[in-house]
Amino acid sequence: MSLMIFDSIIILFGIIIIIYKFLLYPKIRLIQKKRKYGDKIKVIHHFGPGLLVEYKKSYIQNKDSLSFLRQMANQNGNNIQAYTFNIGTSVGYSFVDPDLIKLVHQNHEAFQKIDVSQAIAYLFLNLCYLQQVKASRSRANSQENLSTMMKLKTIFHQSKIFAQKSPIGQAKSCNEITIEEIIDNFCALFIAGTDTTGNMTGAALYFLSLNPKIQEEAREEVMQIIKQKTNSSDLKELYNCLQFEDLAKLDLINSIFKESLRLDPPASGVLPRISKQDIKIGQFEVKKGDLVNTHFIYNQSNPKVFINQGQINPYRWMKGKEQANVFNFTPFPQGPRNCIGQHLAMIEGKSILINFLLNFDIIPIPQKEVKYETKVIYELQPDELVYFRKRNN
Ligand code: HEM
Ligand SMILES: *[C@@H]1O[C@H](CO)[C@@H](O)[C@H](O)[C@H]1NC(C)=O
Ligand SMILES: *[C@@H]1O[C@H](CO)[C@@H](O)[C@H](O)[C@H]1NC(C)=O
Ligand SMILES: *[C@@H]1O[C@H](CO)[C@@H](O)[C@H](O)[C@H]1NC(C)=O
Ligand SMILES: CC(=O)N[C@H]1CO[C@H](CO)[C@@H](O)[C@@H]1O
Repeated sequence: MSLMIFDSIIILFGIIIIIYKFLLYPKIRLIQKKRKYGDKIKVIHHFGPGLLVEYKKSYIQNKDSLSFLRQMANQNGNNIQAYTFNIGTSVGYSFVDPDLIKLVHQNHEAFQKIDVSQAIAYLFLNLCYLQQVKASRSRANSQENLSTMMKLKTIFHQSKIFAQKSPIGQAKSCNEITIEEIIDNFCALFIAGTDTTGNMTGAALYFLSLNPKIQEEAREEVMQIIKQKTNSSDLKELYNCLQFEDLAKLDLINSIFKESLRLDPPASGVLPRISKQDIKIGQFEVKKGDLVNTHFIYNQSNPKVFINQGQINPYRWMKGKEQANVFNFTPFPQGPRNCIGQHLAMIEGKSILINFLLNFDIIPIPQKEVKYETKVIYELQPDELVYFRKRNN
């Protein structure tokens, strides 16, 4: 009998602890922060998945997972520097003020990037795997195909894509590189470089389809350079006469990508970090174990920073017109852990776009409902947003 009471007490305690940990603790901490920092901070709290609920709500209500952030930036007279959120039982900050973003990125040693390789491998490989299984039903050497996929899966799961780089002291020797490191680096470059660049270019094509005048000027900008090199009218030859150095002369096309990255950055912030120590970012006290992010998309849609922020206007970037503070536009972040592929991304994007401009008119699809969704990448939905009509120069 007394044993049953004892059991019940333990169960009761368990329930209380769960209620405290999951329901009360995050809420209490977020309320404390609001008290402390007042108007400088915005609280986003939901039980359970927390911030992810806000993304979903924004997506359903405004067809944009990040409309809550854009709205924060557009509210008149605000001076929000960060928002604070929970994800399950964890709480964290996302900094939106460029000066604070700078502090986070410069103090990168204080934070541990979360290891997203498992999530990416899961998303990425399950897709391949399913297609492979489907295809294998009608094929003879399906067994071989499957084992190739399984091997790939193992490699992905073992590699530490995006994980903290090992300290220099631990390197075995300067001129030694292992197969694992080569595979790791391949995976990192492949995954970090493919859908990001694809989505940037896709968004630029979409924005150009809506702005035929800018599109024509961009085409003209390329033709000006080509005309100095050839009199040919063969489209392939026109494209092939362009050289690497020519890409740097394309001010408008460069600006189109910048504007597209401003309005629809494939990465709206960095990957969430976990704080390795207590640290102050501006006046905000970050506790060891807190999540930390920098959502630079905030000032990219801030009307005080970019006039008519909602409109695509590549001309605002032209002739080296840069914003006074480079931290107002950081689609490839700043600091020691910024994007190592940013120049390659622009080279690829420009090469693809030029090829499309020469060969096709880019036309919008009427009545297409366009949405902005945060998955792994912040992307335009659906995938097919424009028509291509063959040009015959
Ligand atoms: C438009 C295209 C791209 C965008 C918007 C983009 C954006 C970003 C962002 C936001 C980060 C920081 C992530 C973080 O700190 O959590 C990053 C890091 C990185 N990017 Fe890119 N990226 C692009 C293209 C590429 C390409 C083409 C490559 C390689 C071929 C690449 C390789 C990397 C790598 C290796 C890192 C990690 C650097 C480090 O942690 O030190 N990216 N990128
Ligand atoms: C970025 O936005 C914040 C909030 O509106 C503003 O206070 C700040 O001045 C902006 N940053 C810059 C460098 O203009
Ligand atoms: C954008 O990225 C997603 C993956 O997050 C991919 O499925 C989609 O095809 C990409 N879109 C473009 C236009 O590259
Ligand atoms: C194009 O044709 C014009 C006139 O025939 C000629 O003067 C010019 O050199 C040609 N340009 C090139 C790049 O071949
Ligand atoms: C990844 C892989 O091994 N794919 C193979 C699957 O099977 C077909 C033939 O049935 C091959 O052509 C593929 O190379």
